[in-house]
Amino acid sequence: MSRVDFSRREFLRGLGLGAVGVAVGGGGDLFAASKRAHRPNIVLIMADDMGFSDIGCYGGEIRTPNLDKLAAEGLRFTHFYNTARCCPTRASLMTGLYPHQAGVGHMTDDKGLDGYRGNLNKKCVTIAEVLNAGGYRTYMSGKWHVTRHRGPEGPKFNWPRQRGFDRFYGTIHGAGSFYDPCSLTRDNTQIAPDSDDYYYTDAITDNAVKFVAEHKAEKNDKPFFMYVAYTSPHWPMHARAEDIARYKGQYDKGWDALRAERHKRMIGMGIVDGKWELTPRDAKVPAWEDEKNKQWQVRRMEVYAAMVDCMDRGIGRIVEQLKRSGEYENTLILFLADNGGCAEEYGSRGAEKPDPSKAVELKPMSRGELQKDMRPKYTRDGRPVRTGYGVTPGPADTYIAYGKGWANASNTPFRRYKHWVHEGGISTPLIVHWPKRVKGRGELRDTPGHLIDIMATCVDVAGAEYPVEYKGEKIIPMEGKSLAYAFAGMAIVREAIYWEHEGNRAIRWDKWKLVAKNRGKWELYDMEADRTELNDLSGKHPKMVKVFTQMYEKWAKRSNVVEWGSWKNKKK
Ligand SMILES: [Ca+2]
Repeated sequence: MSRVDFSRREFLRGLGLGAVGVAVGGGGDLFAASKRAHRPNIVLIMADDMGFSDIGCYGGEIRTPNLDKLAAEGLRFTHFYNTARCCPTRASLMTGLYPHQAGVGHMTDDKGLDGYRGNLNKKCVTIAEVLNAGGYRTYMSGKWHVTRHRGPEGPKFNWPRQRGFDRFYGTIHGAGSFYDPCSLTRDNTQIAPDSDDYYYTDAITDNAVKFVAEHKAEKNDKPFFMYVAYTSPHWPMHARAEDIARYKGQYDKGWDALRAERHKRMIGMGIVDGKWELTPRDAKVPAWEDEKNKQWQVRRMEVYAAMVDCMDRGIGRIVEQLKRSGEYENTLILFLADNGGCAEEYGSRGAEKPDPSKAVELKPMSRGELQKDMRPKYTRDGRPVRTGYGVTPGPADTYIAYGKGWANASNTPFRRYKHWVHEGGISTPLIVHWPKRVKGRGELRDTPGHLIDIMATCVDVAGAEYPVEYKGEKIIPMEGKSLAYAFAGMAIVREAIYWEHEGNRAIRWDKWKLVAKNRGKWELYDMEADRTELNDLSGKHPKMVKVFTQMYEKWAKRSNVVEWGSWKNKKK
């Protein structure tokens, strides 16, 4: 790829928008009218806690034919990055800023510092706010998770409807039962599941499909932006029995064989370079042959796969509706994950609770009663929800994670997980599909990119204006670069990409990555030679470490990042 910084004018010419499309700024009526005819719909789809190698078109054995088809007809980015965790990723994705700049440097708790308020601040705008102001209809179906106010009464100033979305169905909170999610909300009203057969992944799909269908039925002359934020395959491991059955036997081989198979396929596809060595199995994960409870472990991964499978079929239904509505050709579809595979052993350690030997009293909920707990104590029909080592996941009366061994496999061939900013925590698939404008078919793009680029891309392709001021507040300039250059096969020219989460920190500049675990020393890797981060070059290149560290410190200072935990010594 050339490293020339092409202008927007050159880019639009490359896409075939011609002379009328390139009149940027004060273009007048003729430009406005022709530009409007070209504006694409944008459908931004995100998975939750999904590893780099899980879906088929990135080397996984999980059956994802719909995502694979989008990839075959579009592009796959191989060096795309999130921010390693739910809340900061969503804050960054929505605003085009680094998470701390948007006020969500950690989760939804308020640490009394600008970068850690647990709420999107007023110095940022969401993609929905920008595109809404630019003449788009805006829809969201799925998980929000960028406010600390998740109760039914709010306050609601930072809920989707108040942050640029015309319609919203989904959850305000970040996790919950798939059969009875807490903080389930339609527009601004919290609701309970509307059927006995409720499953959140399907409900997210149903509502996304409905928004596209209604957009057509309303004969809307506006394009639309739709954000579909699935919670699949975040814990708890919940899936329908028939979906789990589709994976029966698939994982009997265990995580060691799975990692080796995926790695081989990824090399064959060009997703990873064969010269990057597969990382050793996590030291805390036993060799599969030594695992003591294989049957249970296999079941955990069968459910995980079923959750991804169900999401993929949902994406297929959204694509079908786009076709039915005649919107398919000029819709830019983007698919990514919010962080890498999750090694949290949530609900899966210790003795089973409640104690299965004791009689239980059924406590059914009334229809319409709101679920208040992230982890419900009871199913809606009154059975206690069970956690603990060995609990067979899948149904509504269980609440456990899939565990470290499988998370290690999800992030093949990389190190670490969700929370960390080594490649296993921050690497995500990014599929780009836009028949009308993206000409590459099944091609890969290796230029590094980050969540901050999604805002820039949306503003670019929608011809929208990123505001200097919004609702009387001065807005922080966006940090990202439009990926449209990469759509056309050009490299993205940028300074550097930065990360900080729970003291884990990194900087990527060109082929170099400086990365550290919380309280750990800086490690330096050459990502072209060693993306699996096995050969630390910090001792060999101390000057480079010094320069990158200075760049990191400068970024941290301007982006509201403070030393992890330092607020404990400060008065709020
Ligand atoms: Ca997540």
